Amino acid sequence: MTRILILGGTTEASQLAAALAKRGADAVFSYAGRTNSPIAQPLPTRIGGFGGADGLADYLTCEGIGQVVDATHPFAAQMSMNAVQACFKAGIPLCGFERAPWQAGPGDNWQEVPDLAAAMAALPMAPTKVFLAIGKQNLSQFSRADHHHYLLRLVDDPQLALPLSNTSVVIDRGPFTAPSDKAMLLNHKIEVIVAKNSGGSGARAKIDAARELGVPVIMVNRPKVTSRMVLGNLDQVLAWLDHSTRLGV
Ligand code: 3Y8
Ligand code: NAP
Repeated sequence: MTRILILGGTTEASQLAAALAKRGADAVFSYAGRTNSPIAQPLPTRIGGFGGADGLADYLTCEGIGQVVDATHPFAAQMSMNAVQACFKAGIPLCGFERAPWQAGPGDNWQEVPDLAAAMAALPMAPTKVFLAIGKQNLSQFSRADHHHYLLRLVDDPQLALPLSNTSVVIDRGPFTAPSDKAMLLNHKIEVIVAKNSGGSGARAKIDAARELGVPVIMVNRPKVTSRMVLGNLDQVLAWLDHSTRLGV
């Protein structure tokens, strides 16, 4: 039986972990260690970086990993690029498991931007109530637009001072629901949302609530990751795992 490594941290990774645990597969789940108490997984779990692409290549060899599924978030571009390099170097099959981006539909009021710097530039000039729904790691990119009031939703209570001075902080972890996100937008009188186009169901509640309330969304498109095979649903990934075991590719 081939040993599988799941690069996790998303709803899709948790789905795959549950399916492999049910099969009794020999698999390891990996978190970066970004949050204080990540959701427990039904597989042996490692937490922390590997030490770059070379560190990951060494890990794959030392741990006898035979297949890698990169089920990290579409914005976890560095991890994905490291996985491409490390699996090529170690000669181990790799597939990406990633949900499709959200598409604007009737009633959506989106302005699509290529990155967070463009998102900040797209904010109104006048002081505005902004739901900056990008987590914690990239908040400093908005410190030059400190005249706005920012609603922040973070997974853990921030230990260090935040790089923004006018903030309301909500500590919560997804997946979220449209009714509770609608109530939060109304409660904080939000006038615009900045969101990553994460796709999937866990983060889209705010997008559905924004449509219902007519709140405009500045939607940050995904970073480009080097070309690799990406599958979009659990059945495809399970079939790939079976197939690449048989062919050893
Ligand atoms: C550490 C693991 C599961 C996975 C659940 C998904 C859904 C809920 C929605 C908003 C957007 C945001 C953020 C978000 C969501 C899921 C998924 C998702 C967005 C956990 C988790 C880890 C992280 C890391 C965290 C980042 C942050 C991003 C908050 C666990 C809960 C904004 C992304 O405080 C920090 O440093 C947080 C860092 C990376 C983005 C950022 O740059 O700040 N996710 N989120 C993973 C690890 O250590 O490897 O703690 O249990 C996982 C989930 N968060 O199994 O059910 O699948 O995306 N996560 C975004 O999409 O915009 C919140 O508030 O509306
Ligand atoms: P990133 O910027 O792509 O990666 C930075 C470094 O973090 C990587 O080079 C690696 O360190 C380490 N790392 C990332 N994911 C890892 C994993 N699953 N296991 C072990 N090490 C990992 O990553 P990120 O955007 O900070 O995301 C970190 C984690 O949060 C990932 O699990 C991701 O799926 C999850 N997440 C991210 C977002 C988001 O918006 N970015 C949203 C939801 C969930 P080394 O170089 O030392 O190996």
